[in-house]
Amino acid sequence: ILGGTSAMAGSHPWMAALYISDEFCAGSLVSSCWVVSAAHCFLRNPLLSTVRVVLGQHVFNDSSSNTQTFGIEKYVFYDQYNQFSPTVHDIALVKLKKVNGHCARKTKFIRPICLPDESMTFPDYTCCTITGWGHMQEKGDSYSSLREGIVKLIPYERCSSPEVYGSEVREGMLCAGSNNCVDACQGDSGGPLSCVRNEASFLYGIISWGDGCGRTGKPGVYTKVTKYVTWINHIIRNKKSSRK
Ligand code: 4AZ
Repeated sequence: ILGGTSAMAGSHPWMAALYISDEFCAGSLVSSCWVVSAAHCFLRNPLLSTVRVVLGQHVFNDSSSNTQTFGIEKYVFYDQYNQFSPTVHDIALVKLKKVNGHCARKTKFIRPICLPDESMTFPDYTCCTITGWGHMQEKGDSYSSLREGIVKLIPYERCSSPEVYGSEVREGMLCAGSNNCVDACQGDSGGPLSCVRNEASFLYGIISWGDGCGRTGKPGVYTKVTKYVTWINHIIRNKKSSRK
């Protein structure tokens, strides 16, 4: 995260750290066994055995008495995800492998974020929060302890105008940025853009892509979760269709 500030330990208890082979991404815990992240983090089809998910983490690559670590059972791409257009439908679901019969245990430091329903909208210019362990500058080279920053939702028409991203921005994406340089950057991918309603945080976007980090006129682009929430609920609940 560029700009922004250091998060307080436990203030974003749904944050998941995903160590994927040699890569790093973030994700959001949405139920005890499921994390939502970005599909492009799994672009190279990593072996399941090379993926570790750490919940309750504050400092990058650090486990503590507050962390819970999991291997994964599977990851699921959206059906229409095409690895040749990795920014489109950039969402993946990651199923944690149970340890002694259960996945995440709720603590002061670990709990899921609310999923929106498909009709939920936040108005343009709403202030929402991004969090992550990613680079603090576009040319950064190290990960940080957890940071947070506030960005405003940007009108779709503006983000998809030729001066910003033109047709690279599609229906299932949303843009958010700030005048004072708060933005996501490398290593923040897959993590949440969360917006608050009725004192609850909702997973409204997934950190996906952008032209550099914090560049003037080039906001961050996020997967629009409401567009995928029917699919998420279908996979997570795994009811009807696959049960005999
Ligand atoms: C990345 O490389 C990345 N400024 C994520 C978000 C943004 C840029 C790069 C948005 O993971």
